[in-house]
Amino acid sequence: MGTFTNPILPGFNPDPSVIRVDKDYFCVTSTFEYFPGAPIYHSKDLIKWELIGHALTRKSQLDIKTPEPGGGVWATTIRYHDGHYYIITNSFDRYRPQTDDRVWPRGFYVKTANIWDDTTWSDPIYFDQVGFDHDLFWDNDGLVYLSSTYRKVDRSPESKLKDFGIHISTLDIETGALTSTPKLVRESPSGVAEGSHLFKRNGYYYLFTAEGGTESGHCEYVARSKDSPFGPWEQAPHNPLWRNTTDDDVQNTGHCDLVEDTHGQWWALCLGVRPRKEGDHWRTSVFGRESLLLPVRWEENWPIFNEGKPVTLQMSGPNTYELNEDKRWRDDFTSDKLSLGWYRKNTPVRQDFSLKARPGHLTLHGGPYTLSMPTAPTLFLRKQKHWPTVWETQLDFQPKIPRVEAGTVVWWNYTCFASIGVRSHQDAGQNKRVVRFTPPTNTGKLVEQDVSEKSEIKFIIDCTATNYRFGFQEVGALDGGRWTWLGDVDTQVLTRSPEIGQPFTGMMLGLYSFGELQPTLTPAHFAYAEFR
Ligand code: 6LW
Repeated sequence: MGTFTNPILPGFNPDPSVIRVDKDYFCVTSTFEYFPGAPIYHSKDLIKWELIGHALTRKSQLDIKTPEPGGGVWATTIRYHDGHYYIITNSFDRYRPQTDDRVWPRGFYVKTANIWDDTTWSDPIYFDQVGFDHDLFWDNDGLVYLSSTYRKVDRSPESKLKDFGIHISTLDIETGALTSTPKLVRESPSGVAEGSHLFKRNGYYYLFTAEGGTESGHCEYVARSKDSPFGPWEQAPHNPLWRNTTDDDVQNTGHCDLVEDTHGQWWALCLGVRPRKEGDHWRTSVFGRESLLLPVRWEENWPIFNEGKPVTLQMSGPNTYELNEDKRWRDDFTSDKLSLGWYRKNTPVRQDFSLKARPGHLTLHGGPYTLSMPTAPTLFLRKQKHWPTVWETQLDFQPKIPRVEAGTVVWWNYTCFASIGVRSHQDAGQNKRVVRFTPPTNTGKLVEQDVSEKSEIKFIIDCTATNYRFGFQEVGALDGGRWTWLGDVDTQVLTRSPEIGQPFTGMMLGLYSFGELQPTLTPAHFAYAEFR
């Protein structure tokens, strides 16, 4: 027995799906409106995970245009069969009116024989089952089952709209064609059954479902069947399998996937949030939904999750250990390829950056879309995984016209972010540079301070458990590297729900350049970015 610390995938990483192939574990999480989609993490022991690539790296696989916050790629499932890895998902453009059958996205899967090489993932194979949270299951007889979540559309006057339920069909894995009509196999008393995964073990089929919605009612159920994935299903007597409450350090847990380790021990990965207690209320977690690990054992052919106890930040389990990882991270932009872990909002539509324009720099050519527009901005984001942390970058930006800007941002979504950047004003025919702090919309005033005409600017964002503070300094200034602080924002203000869309993602920090309905024309050169 050892102890380990949750989350094992800190930062915005919901809906974990996991497999083991020989001695290697692979996990995929949801990316929503960000690109590339479907990050793949690798581990040898389920504790230490490393991002090795993404399944959705091309426009032909994923074309996210103007999504609402929380749109784009929802829960992915990863599976391995006969030498191939499969990742199945869907991408939402507009998902609000769930009563409307026209908004359902088209599901698809991609496959590869070489999970280590991003470029080998196939183009999408689309299938004809609506919904989200898709899962693939290969039965021993070769039949492939597809399970998905959706709600029936019933426009009859007497209809009370049916709940989100799990629907299962069979499909031809080569073409994506369905070979049976989807059958509803699970409706939850809570109104929502989703995030299904099918397994077979010891002569039983198991259907795992996330129920109660992804917030405080979230929990995990299991049912089993001797006959077939179409049922009949018998619900476990000990459902829900465990429950975290609004008194726990970890909350909203559920949406599991299971894996058997190399020692024969079973584990589940689930999502959860870690809000912060202040007096008698909880401060929303900046990290959004993260991935956690919990042990599973079998008793009379039923899975027992963590002995039925809540998932915690400190856990114990066989062959586990405390990971002492360096939490610092830095990119000097010295490689000719963008390093892993940078995300764009939406699928980028044109080449608006370069790592070669000025060697050792990320150069952005800002387009005419500001950060508050649903279209793809020139914006490069990293997930915030820890606090306290300090984010720092250094920028060389010499704008020649007003209404263009480059800088750094704390990003929740396009309706909620705060930034600090360089702009220029025309003052009596003179080009005057300023640093501007922009608080989230409708929460405070812009703050500006003059800077000299040519200097490079260092920006810093001090991230604590309760607040983000925005500062800068001019490189080479005579004050010897003193930070000037222009503003700060409470984490509660930055984690507010988007006015449209869903609060499914987590905080990111980023580099940007934009013009207000006009391109910047001058490049923004970033020398480095770091968390420390
Ligand atoms: C996920 C679904 C859910 O696909 O949240 O509320 C979605 N339910 O299970 C996004 O993670």
